[in-house]
Amino acid sequence: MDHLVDRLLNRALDTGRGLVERRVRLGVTGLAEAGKTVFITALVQALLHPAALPRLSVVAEGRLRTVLLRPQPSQNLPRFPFEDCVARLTGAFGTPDWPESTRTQAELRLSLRYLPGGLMAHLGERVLHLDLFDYPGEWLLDLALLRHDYESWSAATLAEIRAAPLMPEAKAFLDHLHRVMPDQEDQGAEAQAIESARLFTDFLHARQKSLGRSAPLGPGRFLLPGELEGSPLLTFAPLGPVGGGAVSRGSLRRLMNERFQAYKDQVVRAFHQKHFARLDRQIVLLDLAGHLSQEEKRADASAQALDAVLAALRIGGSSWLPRWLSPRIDRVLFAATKADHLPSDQHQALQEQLKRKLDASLRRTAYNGAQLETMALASIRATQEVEARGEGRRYVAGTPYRGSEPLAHYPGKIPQTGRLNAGAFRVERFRPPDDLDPRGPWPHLGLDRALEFLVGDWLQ
Ligand SMILES: Nc1nc2c(ncn2[C@@H]2O[C@H](COP(=O)(O)OP(=O)(O)OP(=O)(O)O)[C@@H](O)[C@H]2O)c(=O)[nH]1
Ligand SMILES: [Mg+2]
Repeated sequence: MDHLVDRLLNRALDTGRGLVERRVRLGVTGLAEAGKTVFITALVQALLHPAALPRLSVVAEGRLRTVLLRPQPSQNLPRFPFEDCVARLTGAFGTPDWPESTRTQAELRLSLRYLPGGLMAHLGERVLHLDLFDYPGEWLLDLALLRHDYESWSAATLAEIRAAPLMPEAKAFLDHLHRVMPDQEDQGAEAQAIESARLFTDFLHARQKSLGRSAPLGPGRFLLPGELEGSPLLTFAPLGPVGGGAVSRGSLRRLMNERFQAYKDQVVRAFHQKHFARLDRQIVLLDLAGHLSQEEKRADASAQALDAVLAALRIGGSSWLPRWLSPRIDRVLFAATKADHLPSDQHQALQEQLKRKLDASLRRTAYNGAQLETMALASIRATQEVEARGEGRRYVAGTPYRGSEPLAHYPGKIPQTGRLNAGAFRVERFRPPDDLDPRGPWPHLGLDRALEFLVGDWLQ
């Protein structure tokens, strides 16, 4: 019977007859390892097996009829590898494992057939196409470049390099800057630009290695080039201030200046015009628990990511954003992922921490516009909770990623207010559960609440 319904829906969608169709484009982003791929996989699996979404009103009210994966709408974007991710997670290739890290954007379309709620029910069933668009948060951070010209970007970037603890790659790059004569006519400007960019990129990689993959560093494509690997668009680097004399036409500075402008136009503006400005809703994933457990080591990656997202959302009114870039996003969910790394009595504190960071970011960026919400969630719940007798402490238990014996771990306590004591908090990475059914619902924390905020109103 189900097959028949699916076939009929497929046919109706193919011919476009007889059903009211609408589409909503949901952006999923976050810095490296924030949990984007696991989130999308779990979300799609949950919608295909909605029994595990009791707090999504279209499910709770029994109005969701069929959910289907459909051919994606864009011909020029990679498809999100949903089936591969499910296969890995459910152990089709051996021991269940998390999906591989991804380096680029991807898209997937799910079509939901549902009955509208309340008075609209008599209008009959409708279809909502939910287009999921997964992209690296690093590309969003690049929007800040639009505020800069080449000279101001160079000055800011060099100041950052000099302020960071000196590493050999930084020294190699700064030494190289001392050797070049950037303002003079130079036949070898192109080769010098390539060499400068190489040393600058080496530095960015080394810094990322020391801070962790989720450190917000840029320009984003220098670290995650995607299809731009080896492109001339990535052959620029910062230079010191202009010397006393005039800058020649054939100089390294002119060349780098042009490349910087081209990066802004052809990479940053193009990405936002083609993708960001077309989103209706956005979820920003943050591995806040992971960041908190390493706060001593790295810059506050979550805070920088929040600022960048709010800057990206700043609608038309801001003077440095051209009007065509105005996003139409009207709801943004900031979600602290991997909440199953903490016992449930700490989820509230995790969300409070996120909310405090968002409030601080709102003050810094003076943003107001889209409706913003914070939440703590686990796309896939990989741990159980245990309480030590007599201790009153709750632990999370699971199989650690680098081990085979189950373990109960106490991560430390996240305070509701105030700062975390250094070294007082550490999360453990666990394996995915070993009994995920490829054809059934998976355990999660809060996916239904997240979906309700993100698309619940579209399913009314
Ligand atoms: N316990 C638990 N771990 C998770 C969950 N989501 C993600 N993880 C862990 O976080 C890691 C990164 O998750 P991904 O979904 O690959 O993150 P991503 O943002 O797609 O990362 P990149 O593609 O590398 O940028 C996984 O390998 C898991 O170890 C979750 O819901 N629960
Ligand atoms: Mg990924």
